[in-house]
Amino acid sequence: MENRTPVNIVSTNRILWGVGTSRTLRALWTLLELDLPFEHQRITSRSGETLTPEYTQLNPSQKIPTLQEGDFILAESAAIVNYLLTTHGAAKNLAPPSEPRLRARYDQWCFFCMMELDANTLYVIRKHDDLHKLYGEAPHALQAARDGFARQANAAAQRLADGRPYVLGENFSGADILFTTCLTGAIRRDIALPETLHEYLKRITARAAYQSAAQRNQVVAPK
Ligand SMILES: N[C@@H](CCC(=O)N[C@@H](CS)C(=O)NCC(=O)O)C(=O)O
Repeated sequence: MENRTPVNIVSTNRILWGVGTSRTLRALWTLLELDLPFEHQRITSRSGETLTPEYTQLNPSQKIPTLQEGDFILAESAAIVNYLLTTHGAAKNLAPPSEPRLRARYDQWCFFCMMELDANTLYVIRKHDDLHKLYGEAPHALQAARDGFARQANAAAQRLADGRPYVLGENFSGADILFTTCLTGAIRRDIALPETLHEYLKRITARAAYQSAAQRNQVVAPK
């Protein structure tokens, strides 16, 4: 990926809100890939901590993660990943591409992950499986979402079938962060993945920043 002049961020007063979900993992992992200093406010989902007036002021959606950088506040995990990589990724060759077609390919992967894998299938599974008491039993929707994820995972595997190490080719990027966190979510839900994707995951999850982020993203229940 090409080098670009980093945007000059004056404030280093950086806070990441949220822990314990695949969405918070994306933001944490990105911060660690970039070696950026930050304070971690380890609020969890469905604990009431996203519902306080203070947090609602930061994020009216009452969801995690949220990134605070001085007076700049950003929600949506994929937006946080891309913001951090755009502002601080150049030195590590991690800034999203600016050449229009490369950027379009990058966006294709990001939107694919967030829509086809995260919103359209994984979140439907979560709602009607673990959270069925809140969202209702919906066995048909649940099965369709599981099948849908598997179909889209096969499509992604075809795109990686040329043996490329990362989704964009030779360089690790934010799209790999989004893709990996969707695939690990699917494995937790016992969705079978093609071998190409297991090999891909082995490579990506061996990264030091991933390992450290996965550890820091764990929520330990009080004894
Ligand atoms: N599209 C959002 C989804 C964020 C989201 O749904 N977060 C959940 C946890 S995974 C949440 O905070 N739910 C509110 C709550 O549980 O209190 C993103 O990618 O950041």
